[in-house]
Amino acid sequence: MDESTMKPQIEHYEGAAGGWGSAKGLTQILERTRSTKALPVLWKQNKPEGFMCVSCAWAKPAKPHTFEFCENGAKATAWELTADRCTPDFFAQHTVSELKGWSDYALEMTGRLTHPMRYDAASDKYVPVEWDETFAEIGRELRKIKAHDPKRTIFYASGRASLETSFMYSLLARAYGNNNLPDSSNMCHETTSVALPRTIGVPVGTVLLEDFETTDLIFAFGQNVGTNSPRLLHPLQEARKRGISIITFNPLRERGWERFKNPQSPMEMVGGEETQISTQYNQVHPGGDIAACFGIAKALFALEDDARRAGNESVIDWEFIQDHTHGFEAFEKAAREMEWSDIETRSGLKRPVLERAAQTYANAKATIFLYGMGLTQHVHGVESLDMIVNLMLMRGNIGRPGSGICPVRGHSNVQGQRTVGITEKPELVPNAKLRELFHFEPPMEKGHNTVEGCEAILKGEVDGFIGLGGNFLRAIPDTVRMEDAWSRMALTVQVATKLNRSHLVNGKVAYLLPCIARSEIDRQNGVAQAVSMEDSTTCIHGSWGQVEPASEHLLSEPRIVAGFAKAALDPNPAMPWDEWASDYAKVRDVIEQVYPDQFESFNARLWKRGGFPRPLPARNRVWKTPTKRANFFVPEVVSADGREKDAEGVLRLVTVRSNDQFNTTVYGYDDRFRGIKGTRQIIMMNEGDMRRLSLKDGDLITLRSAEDDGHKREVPDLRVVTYSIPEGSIAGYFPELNPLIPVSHYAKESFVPAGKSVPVLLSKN
Ligand SMILES: Nc1nc2c(c(=O)[nH]1)N[C@H]1C(S)=C(S)[C@@H](COP(=O)(O)OP(=O)(O)OC[C@H]3O[C@@H](n4cnc5c(=O)[nH]c(N)nc54)[C@H](O)[C@@H]3O)O[C@H]1N2
Ligand SMILES: Nc1nc2c(c(=O)[nH]1)N[C@H]1C(S)=C(S)[C@@H](COP(=O)(O)OP(=O)(O)OC[C@H]3O[C@@H](n4cnc5c(=O)[nH]c(N)nc54)[C@H](O)[C@@H]3O)O[C@H]1N2
Ligand SMILES: [Mo]
Repeated sequence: MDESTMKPQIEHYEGAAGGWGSAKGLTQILERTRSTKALPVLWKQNKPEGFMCVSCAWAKPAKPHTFEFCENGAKATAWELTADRCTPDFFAQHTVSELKGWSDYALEMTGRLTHPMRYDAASDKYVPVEWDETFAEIGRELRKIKAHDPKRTIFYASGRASLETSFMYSLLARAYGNNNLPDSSNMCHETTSVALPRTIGVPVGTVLLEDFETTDLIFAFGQNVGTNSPRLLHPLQEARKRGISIITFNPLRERGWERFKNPQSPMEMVGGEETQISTQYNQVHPGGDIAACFGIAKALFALEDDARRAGNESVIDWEFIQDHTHGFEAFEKAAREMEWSDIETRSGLKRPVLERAAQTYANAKATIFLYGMGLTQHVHGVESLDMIVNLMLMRGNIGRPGSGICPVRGHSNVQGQRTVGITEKPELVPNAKLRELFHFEPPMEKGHNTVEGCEAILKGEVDGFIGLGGNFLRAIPDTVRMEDAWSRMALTVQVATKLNRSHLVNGKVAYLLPCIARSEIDRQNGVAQAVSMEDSTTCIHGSWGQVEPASEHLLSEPRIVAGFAKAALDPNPAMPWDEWASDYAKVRDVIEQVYPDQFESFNARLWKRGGFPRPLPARNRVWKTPTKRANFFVPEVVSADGREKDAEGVLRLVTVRSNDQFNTTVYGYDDRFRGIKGTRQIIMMNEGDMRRLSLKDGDLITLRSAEDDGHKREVPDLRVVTYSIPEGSIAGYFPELNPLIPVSHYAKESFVPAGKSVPVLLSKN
C-alpha cells in the first residue's frame, strides 16, 4: 500500500472520547482480524482471576466494571487473537527483501507467527526449523561471542513479557556475563526512574487507584489519556463528578482531556450525557512545562506573601518542608527571581492562566500529579520531573491520601520488568543475593541502555542481539542509519507473536521465534500456568491465558528463555531452567527469595483482588535518598528541549501515537479523536504557520532533520493537516518519523530518545 498517494480525510470529530465511536472502532477491528475468539475473552480482561490486558499498564481495580476494557485494550486482544496465520507457506512465497516494501500494518496483518523460522541468505527467505536445532545453533553462536567478549551481546526486552519471563531473562544475561539489558523503558519512563529516586527515593509513582477517590485536584502533563490509557478516564470521570478540578498541560488539543462519554453507561450513550474532563486546558509549548511550573510556583509564593500579610493560613506546607525536605531555599529563590516575561515566552502560557492554576492548587487539600511521554521524552525531561516534584513538595502532596505522583506507564509490564532485574545498572541489582542463590559472579560493569546499545551497534561493537518481543529497529531513533549497521551482527534472534520490520533486517545467523501470547493458555506438562505483571500503580496481578495457542509449535516465553540459557551457559544446578519453565510458581518463589521486601508471599497473594501493591517508603514519607529527605532541585534550564532559540525556519516536531496503533503495531489509519483518516503520513500544523508557509490542508511536504552532523535524515511525502497546536511546533506519528531523530538526541541522564521536540526543517514538494 503506497500511503504517500493517499490524501488524509480530515473530519472534525465532534464526539467525546469513548462514546459510539469507541464501540464502532472495536467492531471494525473484530471484523478485520476475524477474531471470533476475542469477544468471550474480553469479559475476563483485567478482572480478578482473568487475564491482564496486553495494551497499557493502567491499574486494574479490585471491583471491576462489567467490561473492564477500553476500545484500545479490546483492539490489542483482537489483534493478538486474530484468525490469520503467518505460516512457513507465507514465508516460502515472499523474500525478505520483498517484505521490506510492505507497511507495518500489512506485515502484522499477516497474522500470528506459527513456526520457528531461520533466515536463509541464499534464497533471501525464512525457512522453518525445529526448536532443538534452533536452540543448538543459537547456543553455539552465543558461546562463540562469549568466548571473545560476553559484552558483545545485547538482551533487549519489550515491556510485555511477564515477571516470570523477565526475571529468567535478566538472570540469563547476567549468567552469560553482561548487564546489556535495555528494555522499552529506556525509550519511555526511564526518565521517571532517574528523577524520582533522587527526589523522593523511589523509582516509580506513589499514587494508588484509591487516591483518585479522595483527591481534590489533578494536574495532567503530557499524556494522551483518551488513546493511551482510556480506562483511566473512569476514575477521572468519577473525580469530575465529585466536582474536582483537572488542569491539563498539552500542546495539542487531545479529545480525551476535553470530554468523555462512558461507552459502558447506557444513560450516557443514549442520553447524550458526557463529562467535561479538563477544567483548565493549557496548550503549553513543547518543552515548556518547566517554565509553566516555575510560573505556578512563583504565583504560589505570591499567594503565600498575601496570606501572611492578611494573617491567613499558609499556602506553603511549612511543616512538611521543615520535617521532610531538602533544598527548599534555593528553589524558592530561583522561583521568585524568575521573570514572568521568561516564563511566558518559554511556556507559551500567559501569567493570569498560570496564576489561576496556582490559586486552584492553593485551594486543594490533596493533589495528584500525572504525566506521560510529553515530559519524559525531552532532552531535559529529568528536570521537568524535578519541577513537578518541586510543586508537589511545596504543598506536601505526597504520603497523604489523594495525593502523589502518577507516571502513566506504557507497556503492560514495563514497570515490573525493571522490578525483577531487567536493567543495565548493576547498582540496582541485588548482586549478593544472586551470588548466594545461584552460585555465580554477576557482572559488575554497567551494561548498554537503548541509546548506548544503538551507538555500540553503529560502531560495530555488538555481535549478538536477542529481542524478547518488541520492534527494536522500528521503535528506536535514527532508524535508517541503524538498519544499515544492523546486518553486520553475527547473530540476531527475535522472539515475537507477529511479523514486524525488525524481523526483516538480519544478522548473519538470524532466527524468528514465535511464542505463546498472554491471552492464550500456557500449558506446561499438561498444567495451565499463570503469569504475573505489575501495573502503573505498583500493584502485582496474576493472569490466566484464556484460549488455545495460535499454533501447536509455539513455545512459551519462559520455555524459550530456558532454551537459550541451557544452550548458551554451562550447566549450573542452582539454575534449574527446565524446572522453572515447567512450573512458573517456582519462578515466583525464586523472585521472592531475591526480592523478599517487594514480593513477600508472592504465590499466596497472586490473586488478590486489585493486585497487591509493592511497599514504597515514599508513601509513608520515608525518603531513601542520599539526603534522607525529599529533595527540591533547581533545573538548569527553563525549556526542556534545552534550546535557547531555534535557527530561522526550524520547527519543533512532536512525535505521538494515533488512536489506531499500539506503538509500532498499526491497527489502522483512523486517528478518530484528532479527526484524521486514511493515512499516517501526515504532520499536524498550526493555522498561522500554514498561512506563513503558504500551505493548505493536504499539501505534500518533506521533513529534514535540522541536525547537521553529516548524516542525511529525511522523511518525504507527508501531508499537512491543520491542527490546534502552538505556532512553531508540528506533530506527527511515531514510528514513521523516527528516521528524523538523531540517536544523539536523547534525555540527559536517562538516555531516553527525545522524540518530543525534534528540530526539523520543512520544504514543500
Ligand atoms: N492505544 C495505545 N495505548 C498505549 C500505547 C499505544 O501506542 N497505543 N503505547 C503505550 C506506551 S508504551 C506508552 S509509553 C504510553 C504512551 O502514552 P503517552 O504518554 O500519552 O504518549 P504519547 O502518545 O507519546 O503522547 C504524549 C502526549 O504528550 C503531549 N506532549 C508532547 N510534548 C509535550 C510537552 O512538551 N509538554 C506537555 N505537557 N505535553 C507534551 C502530546 O501532545 C501527547 O498528547 O501509552 C501506552 N498505551
Ligand atoms: N519517535 C518516537 N519513538 C518512540 C516513542 C515515541 O513516543 N516517539 N515511544 C517509545 C516507547 S514509549 C516505547 S515503549 C517503544 C516501544 O518499543 P517496543 O516495545 O520494542 O515496540 P512494540 O511496538 O510495542 O512491539 C510490537 C511487537 O511486539 C511483538 N509482541 C507482541 N506481543 C508479544 C508477546 O507477548 N511476546 C513477544 N515476545 N512479542 C510480542 C509483536 O511481534 C509486535 O510486532 O517505542 C519508543 N519509540
Ligand atoms: Mo512506552
